[in-house]
Amino acid sequence: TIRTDIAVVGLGAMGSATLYQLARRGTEVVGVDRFLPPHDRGSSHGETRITRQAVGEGAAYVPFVLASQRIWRELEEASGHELFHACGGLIIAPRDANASHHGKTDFFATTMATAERFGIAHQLLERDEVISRFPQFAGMTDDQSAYYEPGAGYLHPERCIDVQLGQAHHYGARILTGSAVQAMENSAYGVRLTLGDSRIDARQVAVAAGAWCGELLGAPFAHLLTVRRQVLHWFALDPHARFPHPSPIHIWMHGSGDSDYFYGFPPLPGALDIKVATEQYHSAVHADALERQVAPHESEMMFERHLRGRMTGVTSRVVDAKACLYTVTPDHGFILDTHPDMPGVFVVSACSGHGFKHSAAIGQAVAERLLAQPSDFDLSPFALSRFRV
Ligand code: PYC
Repeated sequence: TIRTDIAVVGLGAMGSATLYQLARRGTEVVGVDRFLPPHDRGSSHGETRITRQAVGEGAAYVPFVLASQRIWRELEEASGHELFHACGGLIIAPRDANASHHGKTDFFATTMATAERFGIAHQLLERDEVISRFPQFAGMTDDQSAYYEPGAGYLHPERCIDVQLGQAHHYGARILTGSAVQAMENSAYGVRLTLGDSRIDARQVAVAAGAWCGELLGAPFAHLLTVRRQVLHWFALDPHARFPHPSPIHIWMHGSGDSDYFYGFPPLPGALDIKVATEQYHSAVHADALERQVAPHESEMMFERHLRGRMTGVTSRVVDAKACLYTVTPDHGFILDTHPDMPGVFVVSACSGHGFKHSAAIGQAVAERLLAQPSDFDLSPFALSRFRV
């Protein structure tokens, strides 16, 4: 049996950040993951994640993304690795629609309002301006507008995790990989975790187990959280493609239907392809039963429904495709709260598919909460009680 002040279960985006922030504060902490992070079994793989400052999901998230961008820069200094590439971001949406894609109600209008409220640098661009700056978006139509944010860009998720785990280890955290937590219960010490034939007794536990949260946390999480398979696609560029440097990440809402939406990244330095994806919320999976193989027709459909006629310079030749998982709450917001039946357990996911950009600061906020330290972060918008469970 290992005894520790705090254990962190799950070492993806949220868990690695929490482990690092606890360890650098001198806390005795043990991190556990069922695989070998950074890995491709959960929600934090696939080369890139979007970061944007005027968060269209709502103002409550903005302090987290802004602080995260500062933390990534500190971690770049400490590690010598690029984590955050500020190539800018473009959001294209129908001008007059309150486009309401799953989890993105009034996304464009909220992005604009949030940028104004927080003084985030941005421009509103019409079609001709977009195309003259970024000809790859040639399929933008006259009835669409674009929000351009120079401080947006992409993160390298695997590297972010790796660097935070390396830093956590440097500050004395113990990291157990290939160890799945089978049971979690209140104990005289605080919380007992059972892993095969070993145990961890911790005063407190931060659970950042993503798609495995429902199973581990039990009621009410097991019925609140839904795990959704998502697919990331990499398509080859035309040899004559014109992607100016830097080119922005993009989010493109091209209709008013729930799935008339896709997002993507510019080619990574030296790469001759781009990564794009849409989102689906109609079929649920269990984390252990995920179909990891992506069928050719899935990429064909992605190209036909979203790319053809919209993005120039991108061919339908599939270079790669990967499945990944979202763990989604009923309102597509986060849950960052104490477990109602286990006072020593703090829940640090699910993040409903838009968490990575906030993860570095969520790690800080959770560390401050568990250590009862003063904090600038407000976790109340992410309380479990909003679901009346
Ligand atoms: O947060 O921008 C985002 C995002 C796009 C796709 C998934 N999350």
